[in-house]
Formats: sequence, C-alpha cells, structure tokens
Amino acid sequence: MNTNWWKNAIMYQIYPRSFKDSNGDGIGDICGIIEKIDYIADLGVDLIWLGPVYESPNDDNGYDISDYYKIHPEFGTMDDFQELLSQLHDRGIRLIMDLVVNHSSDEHRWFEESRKSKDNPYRDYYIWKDGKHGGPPNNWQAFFGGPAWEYDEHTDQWYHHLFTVKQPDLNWENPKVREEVYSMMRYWLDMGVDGFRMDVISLISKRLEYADTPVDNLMYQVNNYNANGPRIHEFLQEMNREVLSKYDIMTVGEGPGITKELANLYIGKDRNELNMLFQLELMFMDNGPGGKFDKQEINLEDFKKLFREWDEAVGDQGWNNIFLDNHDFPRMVSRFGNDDNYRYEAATLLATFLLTMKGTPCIYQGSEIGMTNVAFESIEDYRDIETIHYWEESLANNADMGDVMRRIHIQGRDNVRTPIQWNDSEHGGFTSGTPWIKVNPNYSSINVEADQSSDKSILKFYKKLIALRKANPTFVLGSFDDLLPDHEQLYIFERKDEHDSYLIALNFSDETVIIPMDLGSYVSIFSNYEEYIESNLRPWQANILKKVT
Ligand code: TEU
Ligand code: CA
Repeated sequence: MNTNWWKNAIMYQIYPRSFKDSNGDGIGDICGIIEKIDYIADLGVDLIWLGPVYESPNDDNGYDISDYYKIHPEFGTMDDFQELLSQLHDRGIRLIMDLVVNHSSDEHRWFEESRKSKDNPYRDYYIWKDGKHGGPPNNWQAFFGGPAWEYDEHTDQWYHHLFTVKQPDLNWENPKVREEVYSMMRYWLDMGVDGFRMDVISLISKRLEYADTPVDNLMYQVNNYNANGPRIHEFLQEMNREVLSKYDIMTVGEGPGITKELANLYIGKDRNELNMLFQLELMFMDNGPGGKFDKQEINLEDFKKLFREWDEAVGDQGWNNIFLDNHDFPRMVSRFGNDDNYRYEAATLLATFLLTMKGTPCIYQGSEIGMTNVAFESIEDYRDIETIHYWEESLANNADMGDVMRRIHIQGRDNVRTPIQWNDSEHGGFTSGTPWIKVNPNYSSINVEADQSSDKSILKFYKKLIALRKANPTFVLGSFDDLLPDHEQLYIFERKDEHDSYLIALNFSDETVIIPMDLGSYVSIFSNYEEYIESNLRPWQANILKKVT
C-alpha cells in the first residue's frame, strides 16, 4: 500500500489555536485555516500536520483529549474539518492529524468510568496501583512537575500520569484499549486523513515492575524507565498490521528516549512500524542538569555531529524528518540563529538547512516569516501549563524570580504559541476579538504583509527554495556528506546523486568567515545575499552551489 510519497513531501505544522481566528472569539479555528488556505498552498508545502483539534478541556492545549471522535467546538464542526480536508486535497495537499494515545484527558468517558470502582469494566483502561508507605507507588516524576501518580480517594488507589494530573496514562497492556485506539484511527483514515503524528509514542509500553529510579532527574527517568518499553515494537507492529498497512498514509513518531541507535527499530524498512521520527535529541541537547529551563550553550560542531550521526544511523533502512522548531520549543531563529540584527539572514539560512538536508522537512507556522521568541513581562500573560508549573514551583522554592522569568523567555513553550502575525493591525490581524494569548509585540514590524512587501522577504525565500527542492530530486534522495565537521562557524555539506552534486554552504555566525576549501568547480545558484564571493561567507550567509561538469 505504501508508496513512499512522504519522502518527497514538504511538511508544514499548524498549531490551530494560534493560526487564524475566523469568528472573533480569540481562538484560532478550522475556518481560519480555510481562510488562509491559499497562503499555505502558495508556500508550496504539500503536507500539513494539524495539531490536536479533538474535544478537550485544554489542560495541555488539546493534548488531553476527552473525545477522540469529536472536533472541539472552539475549533469548529466536523463539517468544517471535512471541508478543510477536501479543500486541501483539491490543492494536492495532504493532512495528518495528531494521535495522542499515551494518555487521554481525565474527562474522557473511559476515565470517568475507570475511577468509579475497582471492578468497573474500564478500570484497566488506565494504570491504577496501591500506594507505598502512605505515598505514591514509586518515585517517578511527571513531565510538568510533581509526582507521576495521583491519589484517588474514592477507590484508595493511585493512577499513573507522565504528564499533568489531567492526562492519565492509558494501559496499553489491555487489548481492549488497543482495539479502541485502532478503531478510532480507522475512523479518521476512512474519512480521508493521510496519516498521523504520534505523540510521545515511545512511552506507551510501560515497564510493569514500576521500579523506583535511583537518580533524581526527569530525563534520566524518562530514558531509562519510561521510554522504549518492552512491548513497544510489538504494539507498533500490531497497529501497523491492523491499521496502518491498509492505507497509503504516512506516520511520524514523536517521543523522548528514541536515540539514533534505536531509531531503525521504529522506522527500519523491514520493521513495519512507522515511516519517520521527529528526533528530539537536538531539542533536548541544551538541557542542563536542572532540565530544560537550565539552558546550556550548544556549539555548531555538536549540532553538525548530531545530524551526521542520525544520517549514518538511519542509513538507507530508515528515513529522517528534519525540523528546528515546533509548538514545544523556542523559535528557530531565536534559538539557532540571530533574531536581532541578522534576523532575515539567519531565518533564511536556517530555511536553507531545513530544505536541503536529507530527510522530510517540517516548517513550523510563522517561522516562514521569521517570527521570533516573545518576552512577556508578567506571568499573567503566559498560558502554557509547563511554564506556569515551573513558575509556581520556583516561587515555592524561593527562587530568584527575575532569573526564572529570563529562563522562561529563552525556553518556554509560549515562545512559539503566540498568534501568527498576519499584518500590522491590532492583534496582528489574527483576531477581531481578544486573543487567547497576546500577540508578540513585534507584530507591527514582523508580519506576513510587511514581509511580502519587503525586498528582504523571508516568505519569498522559502517559496523559491521549496520550488528549487521540488525541481531537484537530488535534495530529496541524494547522499549527504558533511565536509567540514570540525569548523566552528561553517556548515558545508554535499548532496549528491548520479546526476548532480550540490554544496550547501552556511555561515552560522555574525562574522565574515573565509571558506577553507576550493570551490572553483562550483557555481552559486541560490543565496540569501545578493553578491557571491567565492572565498568567504558573510554573516549568516547561505549559498547553494552546483558542481559544473
Ligand atoms: O510532547 C512530548 C515531549 O517530549 C514534550 O513533553 C517535551 O518534553 C516538552 O514539551 C518540552 O517542554 C508532546 C507534545 O508535543 C506536547 O505539546 C505535549 O504537552 C506532550 O506531548 C503531552 O501530550
Ligand atoms: Ca475562533
């Protein structure tokens, strides 16, 4: 069934709450996406990953689902969803949905039943345990703070939750749970959806000993006690056999703890599991001993090493996805580039990397106009549960709150969740009402309209680059070779097949840097600077060169 179309695809991630509000309630919605459908089509992308639009109490912005078969009314109706799907398909654009099945909402009917009594038929849909010494069953922490267990007085047991208390983990050991998930997947696929992005799929198989972790560190716990559990591949192969293999669709798995060594167990050609992964190693690389808000500097050598090693590890057995930001991590131009005096150059350089590196690229909404991180002064303006938990925990620990706020500005998830800046009218043209989260104040200068009419248009650069990629299969299937692995500022790599050879030359710095290579046999075909000087790269210059034969 699977025709591998997803290798050629160019993905675009829509975070629906923040894309476009059509009815003035301040929340982005499906009709808003339909309003902007030509904007998406003009960009040239051909695969949309739509963040969760299912019914949800929104404890974690839709990653807590209370009904997998319903569209949340704040996003619109099922008719709106089908209209979006068909309008996208008319334009040759596919759509994948978020599949969030490590946990549901505590307001899902299954959980409401499950907590009623120990012999309720839904009891085993979730993970219930007796406490130990008057406390939780083990010492695991939850992702957004606090223990990974919540006490329920009614039946005097604890339920397991790796995320918030409103996101109880589903019990995949129970075959009924798996059958429910597969039926639900068939429902959406039969409607014409083109696949799934699988949320924290690495966490679904639990280690049934529920042993204490000896180290007080969330990532250590996740990697050693939660991710890649004993039955993960059995479950994914079953899912593939029962559902995925019956449709011409694509799947991309997400989840912590999937290292490059384990990657092909999930995506290897002969494995019959998933098609590709969002590797999170880069996203976690700057996390210090204190976790994500304890940011450490990462250097370009480490960045390059990671992509080199993932390419080698995946080889011709698997397929990578390439992304530099999404709804969970800071804006790429702020994190890996320069969002100040070289914003245009850095945003276009990172675009060049995304779209010429080997793997299916994924562009996060707003990054195509170089949107940046935001720095709200007051915690009142933040919405993300992770950020709010971190703030409250820090307050309780008498932390230096100025420092805490600085860390939120750098690493918080709301950096990427502010509304798309469409124009310079109030709220950036996102809504006629009051937006659910404030628009980044820089909207008056950074917005789609201003970008389009600028002679330094990031959007136009993306469009041209996407067209270039589509016209040259070498960028998709050609080999990848890192030519300067040890250089501190330059990233120069080659993409090559039997027809063509390209060099992608990127200067990840604020300085002009001499190229320590002879590029005499190449001509520059694409750049974010007007003039091309063979011997050096200006600050954040990106050049694509083609070998002359
Ligand atoms: O994220 C999984 C994941 O690994 C994140 O928890 C990540 O560690 C965190 O966002 C870093 O701050 C997925 C979704 O993408 C995220 O939005 C959800 O909150 C989470 O799962 C729970 O469903
Ligand atoms: Ca709305």
